[in-house]
Amino acid sequence: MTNGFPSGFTWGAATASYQVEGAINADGRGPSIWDTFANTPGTIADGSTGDVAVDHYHRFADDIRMLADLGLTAYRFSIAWPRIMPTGTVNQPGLDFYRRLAETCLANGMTPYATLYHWDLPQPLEDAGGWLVRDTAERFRDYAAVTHDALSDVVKHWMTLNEPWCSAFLGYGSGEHAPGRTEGTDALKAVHHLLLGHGLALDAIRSEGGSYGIALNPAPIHAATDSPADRDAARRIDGLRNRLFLEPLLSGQYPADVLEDTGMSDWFAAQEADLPLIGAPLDFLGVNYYCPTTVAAPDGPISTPRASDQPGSENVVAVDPGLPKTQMGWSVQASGLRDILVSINKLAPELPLYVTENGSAYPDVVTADGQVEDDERLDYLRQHVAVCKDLVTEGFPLKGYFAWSLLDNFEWAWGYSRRFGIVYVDYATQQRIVKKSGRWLQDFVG
Ligand code: NCW
Repeated sequence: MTNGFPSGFTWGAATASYQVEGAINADGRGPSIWDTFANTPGTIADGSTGDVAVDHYHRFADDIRMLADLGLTAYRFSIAWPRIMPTGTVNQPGLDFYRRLAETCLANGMTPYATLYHWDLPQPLEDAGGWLVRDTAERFRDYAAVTHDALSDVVKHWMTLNEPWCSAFLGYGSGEHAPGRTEGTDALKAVHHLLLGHGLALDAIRSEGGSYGIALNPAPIHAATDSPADRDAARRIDGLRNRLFLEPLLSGQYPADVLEDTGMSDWFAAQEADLPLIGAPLDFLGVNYYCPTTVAAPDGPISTPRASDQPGSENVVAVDPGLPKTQMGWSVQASGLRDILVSINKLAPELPLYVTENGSAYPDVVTADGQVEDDERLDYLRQHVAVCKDLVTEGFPLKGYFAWSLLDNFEWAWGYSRRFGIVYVDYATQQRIVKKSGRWLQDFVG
């Protein structure tokens, strides 16, 4: 192909249910932890909620047609658990919605990639303990099995979880995300129950003709200096961000140093029987990549944006590496995408990888003639796609790239104040405008 990618390479864009759907009371949907959290004063930067979001629930057919017009071949969306099993029993209209969505993808020549959990836990399950309790993993298996049974004729590509790091550490550690709990090292119990949920679900749904994986958000972690203290800081954060997920999934064991640092070795030892399920083979791994992270011990050269509140990282601070930043404050470094993919490939040389999310937030402006000239996002996209091209050319098992996001949307704790879309959304009118970055991608893949 003229763009240097093989013709079978998957080009897509991604969204997540609570961020785009709205229609929170439609067709029997129950409340999720994000409904509760967003309606709690002080949690969301602009005081907004996902009640309406970008109304994708009602506009999905137009949105999918637009995606197809962009020349992309795949749509990664997430299924809202509270639409399918709001209280533990199956809500057929919820399944019907995702069947319509998947069928619309297929009718437009788009391959659907479904994520079963992109953070919207049914509130009743949180009330029963959320991801801190083992039962939630078993309920996730039940929901996954029902959903897969109902949709596996139209959806062949499945991801169990999206970024369990965020669910555990932002949801139960720092409290920046729903359910907003600050439980210290108990957040590691959430990590285990999420991974167990993944393993139980995979075991329940894996079948001939399907392809099954999980999407993580690993990142290269750099020490600010070569000092032993800074290098130890990098080891800790690499442990919590990367190895705590990659090692049980790909090698069937937890990293001992992370469990020791956090004082959780005994608790994890008691869960050892779960490891074969968690480490069962994957058909692919999804990598969501945005930026690298540089860390130091606290007496290093500190200038910290959002020092993460992760347990075990008390002696670690984030350091500004002086790279250009997006509006999220996230450093732009496309070579970090290569670094993280290569390091995962070393752990699992045969495993097919996808970039399941990659993108950037910048403040967009609609010009007088109705255009969005998002040159910075276009540059970000171009640089990261170039890294993918190099890897594919070298024979690396990278199978696809999904831009985050198809649409501007509800950016979690940032509300509508951060835009990641390759398509602009006017939130007052729900009008969509393909941004210059979206046009660039269209030209590139076309
Ligand atoms: S917040 C986040 N995101 C964004 C979100 O819109 C999407 O749903 C997620 O899958 C864009 O992609 C993901 N990820 C959280 C990354 C947090 C990294 C913070 C590091 C602090 C040390």
